[in-house]
Amino acid sequence: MKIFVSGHRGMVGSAVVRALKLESGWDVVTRTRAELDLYDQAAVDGFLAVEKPDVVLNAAARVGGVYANNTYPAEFIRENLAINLNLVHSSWNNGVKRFLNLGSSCIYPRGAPQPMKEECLLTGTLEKTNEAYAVAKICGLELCRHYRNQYGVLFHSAMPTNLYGPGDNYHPENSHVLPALMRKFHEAKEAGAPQVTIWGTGKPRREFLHVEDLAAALLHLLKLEDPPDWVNVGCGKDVSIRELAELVMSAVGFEGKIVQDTSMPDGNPKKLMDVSRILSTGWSPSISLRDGIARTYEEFLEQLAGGELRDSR
Ligand code: GFB
Repeated sequence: MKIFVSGHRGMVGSAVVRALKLESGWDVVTRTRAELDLYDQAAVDGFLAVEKPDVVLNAAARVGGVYANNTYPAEFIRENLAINLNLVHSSWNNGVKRFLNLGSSCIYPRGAPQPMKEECLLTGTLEKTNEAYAVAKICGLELCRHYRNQYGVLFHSAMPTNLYGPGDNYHPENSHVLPALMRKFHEAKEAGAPQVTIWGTGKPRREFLHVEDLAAALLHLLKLEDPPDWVNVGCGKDVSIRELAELVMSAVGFEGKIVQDTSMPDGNPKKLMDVSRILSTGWSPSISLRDGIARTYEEFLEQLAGGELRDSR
């Protein structure tokens, strides 16, 4: 089966490619940004017409943490809308049999009943700090749903919770919280600094999934004959940001104080997903947060030593 994985250099795409290569029967096709411009509909169409993959898994997206989402909303909406529209439409146009798209837990309404069920999509107002990204991602889900309904193609989506793992972005401002804290605690330990500043009140609660668990879930979803239009993928447990900071601090071995900068945004107060639907199909996560953080710190140290730490805007 020929599969095109877009965004294969990102954290999710690279984990998916590693997982596909461990299974037999997949012919994996990838393209770098220089080789294929996903913002260009004609280029995407021409590429799919030549390659003719059976399956497209879209792991390409502009992503970032609360600060990046809030600071560059025009880029988050435009780039994600373009990627989703071009890939979905050209896949349909070129006879792709199956399309697996990625949503995100942050596209559910702020204040949705917790844990959030799949049905709560589009039932309320979005979290302001990531509204632009959420609108673009919702369009991706809706494109798949409507193409599936009208044209009978198997286009569907997974809704991952907050992710972390190898290949994450460690940019000081634009990254997500887990890599940001890992870098801050590591640098403070190296410098012998007395304290580390974390953003916000520390009270928001987040659910974290190791990206290898997500990759296993995506391969599992690709094998379901009649998958739901979208399905939550998480571990079903959350921690406060303060608790996360303490876990990362202990994995890194920093022994100073944590102080909080409440001038920085908290974002959504809580986003825990209801994962009963995917559990009922036979997938479950296997990497605990504590083990996942320990593994990620080892990989962080290796990448740092090799000058390979991802640190992009
Ligand atoms: O991971 P994060 O940036 O994004 O932040 P979201 C989660 C929480 O961690 C927020 C706090 O309450 C932050 O205030 N935090 C504490 C920090 N210290 C830091 C720090 O040093 N860096 C960062 N980044 N946060 C994103 C969405 O929301 O989640 C995206 O904006 C996406 O669209 C992603 O969906 C999964 O979880 O708030």
